[in-house]
Amino acid sequence: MTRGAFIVVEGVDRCGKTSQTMKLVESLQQKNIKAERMAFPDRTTWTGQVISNYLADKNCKLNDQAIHLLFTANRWENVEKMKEKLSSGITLVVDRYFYSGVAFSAAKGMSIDWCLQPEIGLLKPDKVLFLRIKSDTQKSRPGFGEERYETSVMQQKVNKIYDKFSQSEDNWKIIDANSSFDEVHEDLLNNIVESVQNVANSNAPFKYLLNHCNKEDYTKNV
Ligand code: NYM
Ligand code: MG
Repeated sequence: MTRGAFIVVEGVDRCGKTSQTMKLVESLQQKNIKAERMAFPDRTTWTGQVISNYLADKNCKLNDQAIHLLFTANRWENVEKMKEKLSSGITLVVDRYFYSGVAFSAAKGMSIDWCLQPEIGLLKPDKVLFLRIKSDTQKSRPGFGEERYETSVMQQKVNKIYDKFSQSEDNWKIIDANSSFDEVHEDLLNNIVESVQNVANSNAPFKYLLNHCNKEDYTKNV
């Protein structure tokens, strides 16, 4: 049996990742492709609960390095589960991954190299679909500003780092997320189906984030 594809959907807050990833799993299942959704941070685990409290309470004081490593630990504690699911042929549609970890911490001014180091060895996604929206669209979405990091300045910095990833990473693809939900959905779905077929046809083994070849500083001009 061939493994499932590991798909990540990235983008700034309120760009539609949550609703799209939920619908994508349904649409894939309708096409008889086994699929499950995951999200990072995974707020159900104990690290996830600390993270969730930190995000909800803007007065919560936690050192930047410490919270960065908690987000990373939250990914590491899910590695075995992800491998098991992928090995059993399930395609994982994951809402955010370490790219968000690096983008949000680097947007605070932390070093990109430092931020990436604890992520090395994690599974590397087969495809990262970057939902790119205009900042005006983002600000008009309900709920924007509720959690820590949901400020225009922070989100613009994060968006620039995603742009850098999309230029330098071979597995990234930009999706124009300013159009209607259904159009965006169709675009995402087509890309995922293509990835699932590529993984199946090539019998691809797991990929790991071994080291970062593109040593360019993503934080430049941020
Ligand atoms: N976030 C997310 C990080 O700062 N580091 C990470 O590693 C991850 C995965 O958490 N503003 C930030 C991005 C979001 C916030 O995510 C909560 P979500 O997808 O809104 O639950
Ligand atoms: Mg959010």
